[in-house]
Amino acid sequence: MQPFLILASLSAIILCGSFFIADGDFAPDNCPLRAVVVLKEDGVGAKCYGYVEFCQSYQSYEPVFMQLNIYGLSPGLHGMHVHEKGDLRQGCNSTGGHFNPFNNKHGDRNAQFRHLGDLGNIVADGSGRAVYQLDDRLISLHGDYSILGRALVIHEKEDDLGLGGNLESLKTGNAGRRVACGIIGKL
Ligand SMILES: [Cu+2]
Ligand SMILES: [Zn+2]
Repeated sequence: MQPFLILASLSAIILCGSFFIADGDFAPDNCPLRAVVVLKEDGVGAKCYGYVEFCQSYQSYEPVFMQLNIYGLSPGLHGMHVHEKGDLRQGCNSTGGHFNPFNNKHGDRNAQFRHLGDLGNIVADGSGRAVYQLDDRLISLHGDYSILGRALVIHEKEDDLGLGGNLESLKTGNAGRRVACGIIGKL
């Protein structure tokens, strides 16, 4: 093995802690806290489906790792958020707004201020698939602000991340209709 590769592998191990095996593959069996959301399309055109797995340590300040397995999107960017309510009685529309217990404005996943549920955009490839890993430092699977029992929503359009220059941008990111959603359940 080349020295560079050894270094790269070592840093991957350090960065990813015990939740990923060395080559970066998601290893949910190693997670003390796990959750899954099964996404179902909401009859607004896109035949979006799939699931997202979540994993986190028992400490609330540890990031949550996500494995996306989402299909049937239009190629490109789509807003993804945790919405407040795990209520699908009117489909994705009854899940409320973005989960926002601290009363912030809408923003990017990496923004200093954002709704707790703001996970930015996911990227669908030319075949409409978003199958990759993501992590977030703010959402949590336990504690007072847990996302368990709330909804994960995938949107029709790109989230403008609060930079759209209008009121709706600071509320929803102008991400358009809710093409798929599901309730985040504990594993
Ligand atoms: Cu949303
Ligand atoms: Zn938001």
